[in-house]
Amino acid sequence: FTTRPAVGQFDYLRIHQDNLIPERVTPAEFLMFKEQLAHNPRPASSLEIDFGPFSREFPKLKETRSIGQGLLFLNRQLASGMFTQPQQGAQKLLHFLGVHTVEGQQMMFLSTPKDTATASTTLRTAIQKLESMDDATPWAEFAGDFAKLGFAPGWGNNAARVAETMNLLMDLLEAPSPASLESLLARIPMISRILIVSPHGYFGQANVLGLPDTGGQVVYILDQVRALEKEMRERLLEQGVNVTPKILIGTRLIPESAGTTCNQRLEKVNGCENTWILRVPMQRQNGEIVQHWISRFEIWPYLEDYSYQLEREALAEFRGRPDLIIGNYSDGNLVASLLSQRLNVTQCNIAHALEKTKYLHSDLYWHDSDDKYHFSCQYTADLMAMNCADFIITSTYQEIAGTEHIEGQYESYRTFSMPGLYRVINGIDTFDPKFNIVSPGANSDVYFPYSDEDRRLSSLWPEIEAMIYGGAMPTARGILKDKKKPLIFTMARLDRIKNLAGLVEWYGRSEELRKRANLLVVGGYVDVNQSGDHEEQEQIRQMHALMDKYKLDGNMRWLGMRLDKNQSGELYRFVADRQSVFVQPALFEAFGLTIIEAMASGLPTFATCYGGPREIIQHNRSGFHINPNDGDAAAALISEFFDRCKAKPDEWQRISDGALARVASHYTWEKYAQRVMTLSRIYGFWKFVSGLERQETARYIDMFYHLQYRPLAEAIPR
Ligand code: UDP
Ligand code: LCN
Repeated sequence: FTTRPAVGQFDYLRIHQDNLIPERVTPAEFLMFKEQLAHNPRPASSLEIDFGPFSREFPKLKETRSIGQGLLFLNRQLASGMFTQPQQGAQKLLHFLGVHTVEGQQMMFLSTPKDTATASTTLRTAIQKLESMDDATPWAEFAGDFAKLGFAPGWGNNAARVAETMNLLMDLLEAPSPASLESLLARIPMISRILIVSPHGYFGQANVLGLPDTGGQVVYILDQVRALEKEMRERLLEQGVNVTPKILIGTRLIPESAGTTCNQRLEKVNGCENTWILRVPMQRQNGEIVQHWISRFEIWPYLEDYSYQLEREALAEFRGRPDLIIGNYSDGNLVASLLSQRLNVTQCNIAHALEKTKYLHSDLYWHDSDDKYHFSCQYTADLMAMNCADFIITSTYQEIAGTEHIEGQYESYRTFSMPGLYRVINGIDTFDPKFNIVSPGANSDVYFPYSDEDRRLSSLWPEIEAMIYGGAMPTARGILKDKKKPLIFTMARLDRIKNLAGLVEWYGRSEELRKRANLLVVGGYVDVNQSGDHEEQEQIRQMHALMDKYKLDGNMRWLGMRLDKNQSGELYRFVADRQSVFVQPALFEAFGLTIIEAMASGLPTFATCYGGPREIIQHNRSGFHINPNDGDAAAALISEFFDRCKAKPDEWQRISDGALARVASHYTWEKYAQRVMTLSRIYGFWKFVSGLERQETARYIDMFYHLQYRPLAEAIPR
């Protein structure tokens, strides 16, 4: 048995049949037994992977409620450690300030002050000078004078701000504390060039959403870069640094780009001043460029070469190294790991979704599906990237550590086995301070409440009306006969885990539901010949079969088309106008941007209880949880809601208001950007002043990469 008495706690036990006395066993013994059950006879011997010993000396969180607040903890721990010997601690800080540059420009001190006393004296002189100036005096007016004292830019854009920053440093040198260190570091200009890595799928700004492997990650990154660029620009300006920040999104160039812009090398991101999509092609072994889209499950053998190409092109575009590399999803995180190791740049990972918890027992029975999914490669890449990252951003708590009853996505990498390949004793520790929860938002320019009449895009209504209620068209199936009924709306990529076919089945089976509402599905293609992805083709066939089986052509409309952002934003509101609902029936959803989009539009939402939605929605307050494995119960819950709305006119409004309030308080990009920039500065600082990069782990990871990952990747056709 394995028991999990609380989040993040595990016991491994054996119970003897005769006397029923439980006895503790080691994780390795437990895994061996599991292997034996799954594969009889058990593979003779197995490599054991254990990252545990490397971090034995390293501070770890203790309380389960603190999981995901790594920054707070790390800063406290390291700051108190650093200042137990105040002189040495202060000297490290001064050294950091004395060698710190942004785009090659020296910041803060022109050179490291000789010692704390010298630094304090110079600061005191500067502060005295500042006191005699008008608060608003711009830095440029006294920069020359201050250079003679040894100061470089970075302290502030005017006399008042420079004085504040200098006072913060004085306080810190006199009476160090974690809080004052955090306040000072939050001001120091450190980041002006960010490389974001997201190789798979079709990464573009139009016509891509809903294509295979192309969903929330693209939306997330495009909204993220706008927020990050703005935040960086404002912070640099405030600190008086004359540098234009730059962000590059490194993705894949796809020559056969299926009507998208994915065949262009460089594309400027709309709404940004200096953020670009940089596309680099993937190559076969002989150097030939791959022309077509590659599934994210098949991408592994291309990534190492790709990392070198991206490195070369990104360095040329930046004219130097980035200050931060953010990886996305398993493939992007692997490339980010290779790049940050080579370039010695702070690395941040964002998983978006870890496949291991989506595909139940896909580790233990990896052999059965490896031809199709190559999970052996993906989980190896995941392990490497998690352990390489300086910090990891997650969208929810459950992504790290789950709930009382459900295992977390990262937690599932702690102890597991892929029989015949290796067994993992300690893959990742959910108590590691590298984890930080920073939830994404819904773009408030696109997704706003249906009641916000002045902002509504009424010019799109005829088009949306025709899409939903119109007659036959090549990209749709089904015609809604009774236009007065409310809608049950769903929208997702047509992949198996999204379970759109599941929802169609529940709807088909439930007479109650069919009586009360029409079903509107947006996803995939109606014509199977248009799809180039096996899983999508399978789902398309299943959707047609279900529509035939339950004769749904009069009360269901399936739209197999790509909507642009404005259309989809207005579509949610159009649906909300009709006192309807949004349903997200996924078997597992890592986070679920459609859920916060629907909620931000004021649409009552029913979403899977597995994954992020469990945390996003408070059941019966800001929406409802449904169990995707119990379709009849889900259908009944939705039916009952429609009944309650009929009986109590303010029931729909109650949930709609709850949804709006929840998104406004928890899911906004402004908060996201501030937090990510603070994390980047503070982890970057600690990486510089302490041995955070853990040399020993780096060597172990390097071996793991070469001896485990590479052969697995090379075995996949390229
Ligand atoms: N989306 C879309 N059209 C589609 C399917 C999805 O515009 O046919 C958008 C949707 O609005 C959301 C994103 O793609 O912004 C999907 O993100 P989510 O996190 O829900 O799921 P993912 O696809 O990332 O698993
Ligand atoms: C990937 C997923 O599967 C979704 O659950 C997330 O919302 C999306 O990425 C953005 O992080």
